[in-house]
Amino acid sequence: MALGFLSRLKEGLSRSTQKLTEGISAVFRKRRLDDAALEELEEVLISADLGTEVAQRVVANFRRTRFGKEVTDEEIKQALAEELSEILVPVAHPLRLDPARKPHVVLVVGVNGTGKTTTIGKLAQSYREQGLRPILVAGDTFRAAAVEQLQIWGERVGAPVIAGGANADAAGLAFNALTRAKAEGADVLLIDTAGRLHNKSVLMDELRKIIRVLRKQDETAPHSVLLVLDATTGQNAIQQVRVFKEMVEVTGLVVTKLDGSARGGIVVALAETFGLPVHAVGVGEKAGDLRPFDAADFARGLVGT
Ligand SMILES: Nc1nc2c(ncn2[C@@H]2O[C@H](COP(=O)(O)OP(=O)(O)OP(=O)(O)O)[C@@H](O)[C@H]2O)c(=O)[nH]1
Ligand SMILES: [Mg+2]
Repeated sequence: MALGFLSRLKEGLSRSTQKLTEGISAVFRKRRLDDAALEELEEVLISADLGTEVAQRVVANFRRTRFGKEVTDEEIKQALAEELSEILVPVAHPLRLDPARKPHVVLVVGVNGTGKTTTIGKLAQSYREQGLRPILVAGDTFRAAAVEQLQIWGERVGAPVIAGGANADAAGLAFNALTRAKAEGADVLLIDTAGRLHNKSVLMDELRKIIRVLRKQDETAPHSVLLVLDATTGQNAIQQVRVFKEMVEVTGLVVTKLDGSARGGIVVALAETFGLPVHAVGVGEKAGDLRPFDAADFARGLVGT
C-alpha cells in the first residue's frame, strides 16, 4: 500500500520534482557553492512553488553551512529534502475524531471543484473500514448534480446521505442532520458545502449560518472545519486559505489532485505560511485515494531523492 501510494505521489509530483531536480542539477553539477549558485538555487526553489520565505531560508542555511565548499547536486537534494521535511513535520497530523463526540461534526469547505465532495466520499469509506458510522449531508443545495454525486458516494461506501429538496436551506438541512445523527448514534457527520455561490459574501453568510445553527444543538460543533485545496492551482491556494480563514475557523487542510500534474511545492508554502494541519492528501478519484500526509515521504517525493 505504502509503496503504491508513494510511487503515485511521486508520479503526481513529477512536475514539481522535475523543476526542482533539473534545476538543482543544472546549478550544482559539482560546483563550488558561491553567490551565483545560491542565487540560482533560490530561483529554482521559488519557481517550484515553495514560496519566497522558504526559498530564502533554505538558501541562507546553505550559505551558513556550505558556502565556498564543493557540492554535488545529490548532496543539495538530500539536504533540501531534510529541510523541507522539517517544515512539513509540524503540520502532518491525521484528522482525529473525538470519540466523546457523537457525532464528531466535520464541515467541509473550499472553492468549487477542489474535491470537497470526493474527499467526503473517501473519508466516509475510510471510516466505514474502521467500523465507524458516518452520515453524509448534501449541504451543496444549489445544484441537483451535487446532491446526486454525494448520494452515489453514500451508496458506494454504505453511508446514509441526508439531502433536502431543490434549493433546500443548507443550514436547516445541517441542523436536521445533526438531530438525526445524534438520535442514531452516528460517529461522524460529514457536511458537504457549495463551492460556487454567486459571490463571496453569500458564501460567507451561508457557511456562518450553517455553523450558527449547528451550535444551537451542540455549542462545540463543528469539531473540524476542513478546507479542501486543489494542488494544481499552485500559489492560488494561499489566497484561498486566507479568504476562508477570514470566514470560518479552518482547523485543517486536505490537499487534492497530487496525482495529476500537481504542483506539490505549494504544500510547503502552505505549511510555512499558515502552519495549519495537513490532514490528508488526495492522489486520485477513487475511494481509496485519500492518504494521511507523511512529511518525510512527501519531501523526498518532491525533491526526487
Ligand atoms: N485526479 C484527482 N482528481 C480528483 C481528486 N479529488 C477530486 N478529484 C476530481 O476533481 C473533480 C472535482 O471534485 P469534486 O469532489 O466534485 O469537487 P467539489 O469541491 O465538490 O466541487 P464543487 O461541488 O463543484 O464545488 C472531480 O472530477 C473529482 O473526481 C484527486 O485527488 N485526484
Ligand atoms: Mg461538490
